[in-house]
Parts: sequence; structure tokens; C-alpha cells
Amino acid sequence: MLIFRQLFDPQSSTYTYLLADGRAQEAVLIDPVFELVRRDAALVSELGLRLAWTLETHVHADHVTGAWLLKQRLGSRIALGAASGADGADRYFVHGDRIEFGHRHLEVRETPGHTHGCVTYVLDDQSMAFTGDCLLIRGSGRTDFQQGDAHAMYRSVHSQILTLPQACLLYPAHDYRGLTVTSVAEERRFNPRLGGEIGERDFVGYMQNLGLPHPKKLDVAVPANLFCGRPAVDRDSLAEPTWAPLTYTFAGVWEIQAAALEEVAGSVQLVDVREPDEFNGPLGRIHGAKLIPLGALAQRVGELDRDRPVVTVCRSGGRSAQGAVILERAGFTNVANLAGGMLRWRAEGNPVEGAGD
Ligand SMILES: N[C@@H](CCC(=O)N[C@@H](CS)C(=O)NCC(=O)O)C(=O)O
Ligand SMILES: [Fe+2]
Repeated sequence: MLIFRQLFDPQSSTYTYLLADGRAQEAVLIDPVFELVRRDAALVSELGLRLAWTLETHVHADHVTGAWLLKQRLGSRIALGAASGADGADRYFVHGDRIEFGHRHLEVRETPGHTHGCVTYVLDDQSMAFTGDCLLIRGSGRTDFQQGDAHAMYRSVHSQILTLPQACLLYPAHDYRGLTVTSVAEERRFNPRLGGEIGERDFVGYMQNLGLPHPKKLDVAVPANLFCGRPAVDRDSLAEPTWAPLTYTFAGVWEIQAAALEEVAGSVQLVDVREPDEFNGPLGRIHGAKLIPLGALAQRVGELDRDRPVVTVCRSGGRSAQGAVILERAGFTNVANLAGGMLRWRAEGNPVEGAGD
């Protein structure tokens, strides 16, 4: 069973792709983004997968790759094209290499043009290909920096991508209009730069006149990506919280387990976001919890100490997850949701107050 997820970074309009063999539970991530490593790691973990490899389609100019950070956190290995010129990878691909994950594999095709080291990853059954910034949906990557070469791109697209089966789905590294996927047949017919009878000279003329501004992050992204995303100085922007053992969920919320809350209960503020009748009802409440119903939380954040961590709680962990989001939006930095709420707290035999009063 193939697991496939298309993930999006709204900052740089980058697509990250998760592919996994569901039976072997082994995954690869294509083009992860540094700032979204937590999200990607959460998805890998929630799907019960082991991340074997992060694969770059090229040295990106517009965002820093998450490859290095994922290697630190999950032990994944880093791979990209040998012609990329990047240091710090565990494997450098040449044309025809295979990257295995479980019983599936991707084939590496060199598709230079946007950069020297661009590669396209083709799934074993040729049902999908990941074209990086070579072929974009109804477009192509730019060729005006980083060894860009419109002649090379034309040949890459025509010899390596549009020769795949007509039904092969093509997934690019970016789309700036919200389009998500295309196919070989569609691009052969409708790509305005590369489709139909358009020849190499037509394409080169088109590419010389794109007139795009340089990516905003170019000066930061390229040097960092030449080291596979290892920061030059330690960045603490993605530092993990240390006040309690927490889990980051793909839903975007930090969670604390009941057992961990017991350990830190004395030092955190516990906010119960249920309604008063529930707070005083048969499920009881946790010792020291302060009642602020979810609907009133945004207005009453002033009642909480911003310098101490906050744990939100409700009946089952659903409303309190929203409570955690509200507090983060209000500028609280150390916030976690009690996983499973009062139901799990009680099921695990933890003490409650007020039950049955
Ligand atoms: N405005 C974007 C520009 C991004 C950009 O130039 N993207 C490259 C890929 S790294 C590209 O080929 N873009 C093609 C296009 O914009 O049509 C930014 O600042 O990041
Ligand atoms: Fe790019």
C-alpha cells in the first residue's frame, strides 16, 4: 500500500511530498521546508512511519531545506543530485539511481536547467513523478540564476519528463496559483512554454523575457542549502519546549500526557475551558484548575500569568486544543493541551476534585 501526502508551505509556495510503503512503514520526504519540520515529523509519527530519507529535487533558492533538521530529529538520511554541489548529504545521486523505501522505489532522472543539479524522482510504476522546479504546472522553473540554462531545461523536459506515460501524474516543487498536480498528457498539450510544437529556440526566447524579481530569501537559502539546511549559527526558532515532555501534533498543537502533567502540575497554570456546570459536574476537575469557559478565554487572557506555562483541559481534549490555539494567538509561548482531557485523566486513575458534588 502506497501512502502519499502533498504538503504545502504558504510562505514559499513549496510542496513537500511524503511517500511511504504502508506495509514496511518506511517513508521518504521530498523537499521538506526548515520551518515546517515539526509539522512533517508529526505526520510521519502519527502515520506510524520511519523516515528513511529526505530527498531534495535541487538546491533551493527560496527556502531553507528541512533535511538537516529532520536528520537531527528523526535520524533520516539526506540525499540529492551529485551535480548539486551541496555538502553534508549521505548520498549523491546520478541518473538512473534508485532510492528504496520498503518494497517501493523512486528512480532518479537528472533534469538540469533550473540548476545543474536538478533531479526528477519517478515512482517505480511510473504513475507519479516529482519534477522539482524543472516542469511546473503549465509553466517551468526559472533559468536566470544558479546555473540556470534554458536550453538544458528544454531538453530535460522533453527527454526525461514528457516521455513518461501520458497518464503519469506530475507533482512540482512549487505552484504560485494553488494548482496541485498535472499529468504528462496535459502538459504535452497545454504547457504554454513547452507543450505542442514549441521548439527549443521558442522556449529560450520565452525564458529570457520572464523578468521575475529574485526570490526574497535567495541570500539565506542558497548558502544554507549548500550544506543541506544546516544553520550557520544555532537558530533557536525551532527549539523544543523544555518545561515538560510534549508532543507536537500534525493538527498544530502541543500536547501533554496526563502522567507528564502530574509531574509538572505545581509549576503550570491549569485552565479548564469547560462550562461551569461541567466544571462542577460528575467528571470532577483537576486540583488547582482555573475555570475559564472557551467562549470567554480570548477576553480573559489577562487573568493568566504570561511567564508560566499553561495547560488547557476540557472533557475530551477537543475544546482545550482550541483553547491552546487561542492562548498562542494571544502571545503565550508555553502552552499545551491535556491529551484526552478529563476522560483520559480519570481513566488513568488520576485524582479529581468535586466529582459528584
Ligand atoms: N517571489 C518568490 C519567487 C520564487 C521563485 O523565483 N521561484 C523559482 C523557483 S526557486 C521559480 O522558478 N519560479 C518560477 C515562477 O515564479 O514562475 C520568492 O520571493 O520566493
Ligand atoms: Fe528552485
